[in-house]
Amino acid sequence: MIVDVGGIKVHQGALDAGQQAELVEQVRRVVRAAPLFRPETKRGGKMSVRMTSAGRYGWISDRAGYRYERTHPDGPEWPPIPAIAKDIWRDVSGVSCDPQSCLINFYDADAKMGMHQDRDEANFEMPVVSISLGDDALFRVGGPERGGKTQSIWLSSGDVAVMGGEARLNYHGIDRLRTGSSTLLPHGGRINLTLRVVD
Ligand code: MD3
Ligand code: FE
Repeated sequence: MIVDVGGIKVHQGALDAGQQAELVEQVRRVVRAAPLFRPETKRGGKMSVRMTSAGRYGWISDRAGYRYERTHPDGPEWPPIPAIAKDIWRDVSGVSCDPQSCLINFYDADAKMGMHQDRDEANFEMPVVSISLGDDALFRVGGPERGGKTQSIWLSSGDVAVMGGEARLNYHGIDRLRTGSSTLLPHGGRINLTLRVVD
């Protein structure tokens, strides 16, 4: 079923249990080649979410600011985007080009992501596709202006969200997890993959 929240299309249950488990295996392969790190913010704080990337570009944040880079902070190029994630992009993105970046966010029980816009990409006509795995997360979406009214929806394991059109520049964030809601990840927590065209 597809639910519309503030212009974002959430395909609930897009991945069955077998596809979710297979995608977790593919994410593990990425994390072995490009270990998770906790990005620093400009103010010298640390994000609560741990991250890595796959594809031509990865998103990083450090004292110099945030941006896309061709390489992991440890040096190597990012590994290939998991095949299942690319298949999902082809099914739901509505565009003919391939994704250039797959950001992998790992949330433990206490992690959250503050309200922000995604505007580090060159072409906002290109949608962003998000895949949720593991524990449920309370996702909040507003409008294109900070501080406007917001709507919330729980994202569950196997849900796929598509942010295109007018929703592409909407503020959004993750308020909290519902710990213990999924048995997909042996130690709990949540993985989110976001697929993007960068340049
Ligand atoms: C709405 N990640 O990495 S994915 C991010 O669950 C990010 O890890 C969240 O926001 C997460 O930047 C939310 C859903 C999402 C992704 C991109 C969007 C929603 C969006 C871009 C525009 C509007
Ligand atoms: Fe975002």
